[in-house]
Amino acid sequence: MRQHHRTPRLLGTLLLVAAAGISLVGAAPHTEAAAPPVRVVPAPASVEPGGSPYRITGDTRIRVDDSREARTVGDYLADILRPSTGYRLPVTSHGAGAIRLRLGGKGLGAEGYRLDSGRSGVTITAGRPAGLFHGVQTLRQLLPAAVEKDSVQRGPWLIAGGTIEDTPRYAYRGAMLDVSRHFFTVAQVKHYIDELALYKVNKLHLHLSDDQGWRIAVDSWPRLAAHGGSTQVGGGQGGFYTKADYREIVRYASSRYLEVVPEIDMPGHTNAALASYAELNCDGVAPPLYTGTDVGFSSLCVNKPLTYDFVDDVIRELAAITPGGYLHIGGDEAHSTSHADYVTFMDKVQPLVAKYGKKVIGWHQLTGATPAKGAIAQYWGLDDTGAEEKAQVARAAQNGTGLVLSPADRLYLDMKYTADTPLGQDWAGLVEVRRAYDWDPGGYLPGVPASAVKGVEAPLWTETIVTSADIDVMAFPRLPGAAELGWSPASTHDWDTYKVRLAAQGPRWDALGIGYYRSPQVPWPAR
Ligand code: TNX
Repeated sequence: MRQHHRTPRLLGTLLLVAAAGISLVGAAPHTEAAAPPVRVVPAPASVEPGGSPYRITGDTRIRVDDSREARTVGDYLADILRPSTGYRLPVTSHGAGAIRLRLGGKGLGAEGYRLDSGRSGVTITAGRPAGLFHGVQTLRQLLPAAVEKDSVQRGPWLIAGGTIEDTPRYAYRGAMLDVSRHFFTVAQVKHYIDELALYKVNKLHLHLSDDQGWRIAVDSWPRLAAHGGSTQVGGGQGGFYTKADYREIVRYASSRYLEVVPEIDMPGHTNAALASYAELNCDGVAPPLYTGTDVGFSSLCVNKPLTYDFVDDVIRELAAITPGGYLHIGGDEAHSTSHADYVTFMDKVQPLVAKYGKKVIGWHQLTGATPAKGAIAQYWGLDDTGAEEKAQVARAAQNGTGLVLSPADRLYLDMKYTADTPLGQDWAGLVEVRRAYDWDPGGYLPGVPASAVKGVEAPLWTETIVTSADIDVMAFPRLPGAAELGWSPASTHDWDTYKVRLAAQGPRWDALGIGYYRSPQVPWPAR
């Protein structure tokens, strides 16, 4: 097969053709209906349209390999297709089936897949179950938007003929939800997970603690959640996850092939903890709970031994309920911690993460201390962050620290799109859809070796975000752009074709009930 990512011009042409909705398949004389266009986000690494489309009918069966994981992905696909098609779509591991999910195939890595579509059926092949799952997301987008509705629609349910071969550019493709500034229930987090899965995002970073709220139960320090979780920005009742709640989030995320990356932000952003235990404060006096939106005023007491007993307990308990490989320790905006204390704190805390079997992630200020071996720094600066600060990050990257890129004036989903955006903040600037998409993670920071970039993440801070509808309108349509930066080869990067593929998502979000910002930069089809 031709590797289109090595021939960018050809791929660009194919995507342009596909993006414009002009079907190469439609020219075949024996096709029964005009073939539908291929408009997939994130752009697949390779798309080769050709041959007749497959049509899902009342007789279609979903044939899966005889493994629990393949069966589960098959059931997930059937659950998506049944309500709108009205078909039975039995999932079977025996006999024939026109939609096939196969484990096998070489060179597809941990998350890649191959999708072959023609008159007689559609086959998704992957080396691992995650690849089958990502292939199913692509399959959804090859069907008409109405497939996403929850009542029976007319069809026809055509899938363009051809072959897609697809593997991700980066292993870390994240989204962060700040559940501290405003609390979000398990159901709300699951809802967001389902949205992230549509775009092949594979990390859910949960910002579990901050000045305004501590959101995870810790048995050895029960007041953290009971008291520290009892309010939020604006003074509402807040909330926290019991360990069972957190396990349920982890389980659900993993059913969508996302790994949860929990964050306990330290040594700053800790007022909720300091308010819960007087003894954690240098002066032994607990401050009141905080419901405003200032940053940088709190700090754990770096020179108290008890501080590290506390951190050890929290990390131990959190690591025990986190199957993923990472634990995020924050480290941003420690404005009321001296630099020397910050370095001391990070020197003492990073080994605790390793002690409980996890790798450290920290906001990029961690590169001002000594990042542990194997640590990842999450860059949240701006395009015009000073050269010194960028150079510090680059030096760490040259010395082996991995980077996840979350430039605030590109990927912060809480930034307003325009001055008129009702929600969000603008301290990093206004971030319209093109700005969020149109940059290259591989070449973003000068002096950073390409191999140091592990991926990208789109954080959503929630000072102004209260409901799931609020999440949706800030995440859509920027989140899919972040997801594409993480997944698609750089050779596919092109705003003019991207915006057409993105526009095709609008009717899908309408069908799914996702309210989004109808940016004038994107040629949305009329409603
Ligand atoms: C900066 S980004 C913060 C957060 C705020 C956010 C609001 C970062 C690591 N720290 O504490 O919520 O700005 O946009």
